Amino acid sequence: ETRRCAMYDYNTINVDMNEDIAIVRFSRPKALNALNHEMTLELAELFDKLENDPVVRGIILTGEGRAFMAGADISEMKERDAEGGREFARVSNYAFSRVADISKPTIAAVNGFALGGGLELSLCCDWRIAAESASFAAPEVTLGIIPSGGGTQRLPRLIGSGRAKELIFTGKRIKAAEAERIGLVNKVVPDEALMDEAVKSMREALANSAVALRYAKEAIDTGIGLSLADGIKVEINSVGMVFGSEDRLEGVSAFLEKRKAVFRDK
Ligand code: CO8
Repeated sequence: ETRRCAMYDYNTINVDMNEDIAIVRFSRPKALNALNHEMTLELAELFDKLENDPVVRGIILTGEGRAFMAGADISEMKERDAEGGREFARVSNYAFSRVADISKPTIAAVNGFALGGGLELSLCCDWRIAAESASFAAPEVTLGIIPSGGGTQRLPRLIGSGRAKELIFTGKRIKAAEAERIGLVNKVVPDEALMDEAVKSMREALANSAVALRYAKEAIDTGIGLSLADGIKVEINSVGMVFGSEDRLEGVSAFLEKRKAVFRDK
């Protein structure tokens, strides 16, 4: 069962709770959830709070209406000069990094347009599940700008530089099936099945030790920017940390005693 969470009261974002999963819904449907300055600040604050909310163990991001997010709000772009543009990218990246760096698992449930900043925000999630009718693009060059929410860095890391350059240089829109083919999304499901599938996928992860999930995420995200040798060192240290956890003792004991593990997140 999913309930609106009154604790998180924002103008541009709604939060529902499905037990221990927070469902973050972008909510400026008349503007196809375009990310304006207010939403950027609310997003950063929300993710700081979600990081520290002990009830929340996993987070699903989605959009209300026809879009996941149709990019940054273009109406706020006209008056910016070079300094203004730099400030825009700095604040955008600050907010997006709060999403990317949260220690809990995140899934983007892409329900419609994921364009520009919307595509970039989906890249800040651990993985992406798309509705059949979802579409993706990095149309910034058509506006004379370039991705400003980490897209020039995260997209090539995820799908390779050739595919990322094709999307970023052409600005073309691709459908969910094509996004799945090039590894941009993990799975495509019928529109009406999207949230159930995202919750199911998250629950599969959350059945496991939260400590293990946290260290696995940190090792992957830290290591991806390092050489393989340095990444392996990160992994070795992370393994040391999880071996010190109560969850590891419980998980290993439960297997040896042929019972189901009860993890306590310690
Ligand atoms: N900004 C502001 N308003 C928007 C945006 C947007 N990005 N996208 C849609 N809207 C508004 C429209 O202006 C329209 O408003 P109104 O009803 O008042 O005229 C309303 O949403 C509905 O849109 P349409 O009538 O255009 O609906 P269509 O179904 O005809 O078209 C599209 C849907 C194809 C999604 C179309 O709206 C479109 O092309 N939108 C712009 C998409 C785009 O170029 N996005 C990229 C923006 S640049 C960007 O994201 C830079 C990266 C920044 C990253 C950092 C994070 C901040």
